[in-house]
This record gives sequence, structure tokens and C-alpha cells, in this order.
Amino acid sequence: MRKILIANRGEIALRVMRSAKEMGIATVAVYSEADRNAPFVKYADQAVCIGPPPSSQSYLLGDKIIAVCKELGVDGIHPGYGFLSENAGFARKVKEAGITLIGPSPEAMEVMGDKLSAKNAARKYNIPMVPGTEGAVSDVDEAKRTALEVGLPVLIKASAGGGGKGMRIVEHIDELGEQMERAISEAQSAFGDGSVFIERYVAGPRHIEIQVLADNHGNVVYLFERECSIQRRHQKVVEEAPSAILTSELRAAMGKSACDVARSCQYSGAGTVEFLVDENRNYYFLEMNTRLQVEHPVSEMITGIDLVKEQIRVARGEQLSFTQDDLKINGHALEIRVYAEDPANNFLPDIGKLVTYRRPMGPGVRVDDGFEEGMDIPIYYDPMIAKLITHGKDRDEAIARMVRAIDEYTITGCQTTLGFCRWAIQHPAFVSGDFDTHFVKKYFTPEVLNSSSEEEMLVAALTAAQALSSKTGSTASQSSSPEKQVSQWKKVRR
Ligand code: MV4
Repeated sequence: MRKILIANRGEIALRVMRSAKEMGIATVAVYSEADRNAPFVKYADQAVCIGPPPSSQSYLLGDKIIAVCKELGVDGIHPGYGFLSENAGFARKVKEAGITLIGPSPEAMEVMGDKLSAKNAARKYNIPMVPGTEGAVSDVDEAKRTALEVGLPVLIKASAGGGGKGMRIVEHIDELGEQMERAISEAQSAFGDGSVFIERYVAGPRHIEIQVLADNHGNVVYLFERECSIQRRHQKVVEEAPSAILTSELRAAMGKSACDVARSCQYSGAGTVEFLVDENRNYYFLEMNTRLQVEHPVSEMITGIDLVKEQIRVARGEQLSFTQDDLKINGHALEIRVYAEDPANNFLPDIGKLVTYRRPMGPGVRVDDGFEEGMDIPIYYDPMIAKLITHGKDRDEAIARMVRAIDEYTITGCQTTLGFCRWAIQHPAFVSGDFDTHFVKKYFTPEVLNSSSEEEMLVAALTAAQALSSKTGSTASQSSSPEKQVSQWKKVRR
């Protein structure tokens, strides 16, 4: 593999190119008109504009991307995450064009893309799963029998869904029929597939996922877990590795189960197996993501493995460069996602221009981003500005580093989730490790972000400054009240 095309944008395109460069592989970027000046376009050895800003007219045009590959003599495609990364149809076309997709086979994508077929493949390996229906249900009486058998509440899940899409909770048996009809018609219109299934609802679970790597020589290894319970409406906020609650026994058992899930679909490359862990530390397989995930850096930090390089090695037909016994957990890593969203305003996207953009630096800090100061954040895509990752000798050091790095980060021009993440990782429940997937819902209100003491101090300081400047006639702003200046200051702060 001498030249690869990255069928993606932003931070992940740049991240993939960096590993390719270290391996002596040439890189090709494809970009939309909205991304003309993006760092990933400048970083690539070659770059081709493939269309207007909407991803349906650019980043999702598989045929056009394959045509670019043929024109430029590209022999591998890295799809990143999102866009075409889990599209089996695209994977098949890439293969037919004689190009290597850096990812699993179309068949593995298909098996794991459908949640019921994923569970059925995994069942042959005795992997723990939440009790529920084995196949799709459309008969209300059958659904009721299952619900009573496994115990209420239950969840109705769309087989073609995933990541929380198309889920419905049912508390009372007499709601089941109506909810099922709704779930089926919703799934039909959202995914073109109305298959739904039922599972017992696990009430306060943790979301823990295992990173796996498999080559085409029968080697399958796990790179430990990522704790992803701190999320908001299925959007992850903080990720860490390792999890504060896994014992080495549980880690080994979940790791083996994850490798078995990979074996069940003859997986190849990097993948993630998602589990729920309940309050008694029982674990249940949920689904497998057949791509490199956003939060992969925390696994890289604690293992020292470059996951993108391993993906490329596997795609070239090589063996993994290490065995399970070579792997050990080194320290602790945290990642926060920095979004251009306003936590004070229901996390509405707050896109705009990055007027000031200064990254944190120093020991144990990694920033994966795709922006430079002065750039506009395009409205067409996910508003993630950056991933901020810290590594420390233990969890306390990783948290302290993250707080310090957040405080060094200077972003003005739009609201960001930096302050929200700072609040989350300093919350007593997070610090103690005693939290579940309901953390944000349980503890967050917009008020927690305007620390009133901080505000009062600022008002006092500005009042003093104004009193002073009116006496001396100096240049300090005299036009607005201290309260207004504080609110303006808070707006531009980060
Ligand atoms: C569940 C569950 C409780 N019980 N399944 C949401 C994402 C998708 N991968 C599966 N999800 C869940 N499945 C049963 N049987 C709770 C969730 C869930 C969740 C899972 C992981 C992280 C955050 C979550 C937030 C709400 C619900």
C-alpha cells in the first residue's frame, strides 16, 4: 500500500494522515467546498474537491470517491468514522474496484450492522446478553409473553438502529402494543426495516466498550476497555481508559467475550464491542461498531499502540505487530469532546468563527483537532472542534491534567463544552468513580456552570475598575454596566 485516500474530514482525516506519513505512505484528501481551507486538505499530499458542502453531495458519494482513487492510483481507502465507514455497500464497491478498504469485510459490517443478526452470531460463543426475544417480533401477544418472562420494564429496540436510535422503554404491559406499533413504523421509516426486538431494561448501567484488533491470520486481541458512561442523549462527553470499576478478572472475561464477538463474524482490523455493565457487575453484549471510534486515542495512550498503523498493517495482509501477552495497561487516559455548543442553551450548536484558538500543551496532553485560529466552523457537519486527551500515571493525575489543560485552552468566537466537561470531571460522583449512564441527566443543570461566587467577584472587580477609570478618565470601557460586561466576558471566555 503506497497511497491511501482518506474518505473523511476534520480531525480524523488529519489523524489518519499522520500515521500514514510515519509509515511512508502517500495521502490523498477528498473535501467539500466548505472544507477548502481545512488543515487536513493542506496536510495531504494530494487533495481533490468532490462537491458542495452537504455530505450527501460530497463525503457520502462513494462512487465519486472510488473514481478519484482510480484517477490518482490510490490503493487503499481509510473511511474514518461516520459517513461511509460502516456502509457495507460501499465496502463491496471498493473491493470490486480492486482497492483495499482499511476496515473489515462487507460481510462483517452487514452481520454487525443488524443488531439481531449480531446477537445471533454472538450467541454461538456463549457471550452474555440481556434476556429478550431472539428474533424480530411483530406479534403483540408474543411480545407480551416475552416482557412478562424477562420482567418489566423492557426496551423495544430497532434491529437496524444502534447507538440508541429507535429505542423505546415500556413500563406497563398495557402500553406494549401501542409502543410496539410506533417502534415498528418509526424503524420502517427511519431505516427502511421495521424489525424490532425486546430486551429487559437494565436500569442504571455503565457503558463499557472493548477495543479489539484482528488480522487475517487468525490473531484476535483486545486492547482493554473504554468507560463511556458519561454521555448526554447518546452523545459521549467524557471517555476514559481503564474503567474505574473493572477488576482484572472481569477485564479478562469481557476481553475474551469481545474477541469471540470478533471471531463470530471473522472480523478484520480495529473494532469495538459495546457492553452494558449492571450494578452487580454483570456484563451484557450490546453491539459491535465496525469502525475506528472517535474515542480510540484513550486506548492508544494506555497501550502505546497506534491503532491506525495496525489497521493499515492488517489491510496489507500483515500480522498484528504484537500479541495479547505483549499488552499491558500503562497509567490512565481521559478524553473530552470539545463541541461548539452552548451548554447554557440546551447544547444548541453555536457555530461561528474561532476568533481565538490556542491549544493546551505540556506533559501528558494530546489534542486531536481539525481547525486553526480564524477558521469558521462549518454548519454542515458535526460541530466537534477537538478531542482533548490527557494521560497520567493514574486516574487522579489524568483528571488533574485534564482540568489544567481545559484551563489552558483558549477558544473565543463561539460557546464550547469545555466548561461543561470541566464540571463533569470534577463532580464528586465522577471523581469517586461511582456513576452510570444517567450522570448528566441526574446532576447537570445549566446553573452549575455559572459559579455565582466567580460572578460576584467579577462584578466587584469591574465595578472597582469602572470607579477608578471614571476618576482617572482612563480607557477602560465605561459604556456598559459591570453585570453586562461580566456576561460578555463569560461569552467570549471559552
Ligand atoms: C440498553 C439499556 C438498558 N437496557 N439495553 C443505548 C445505546 C445503545 N447502544 C444501547 N443503549 C442502551 N441499551 C438494555 N437492555 C440502556 C441503553 C442506554 C445507554 C447505553 C449506553 C450508553 C448510554 C445509554 C443511555 C441511555 C440508554
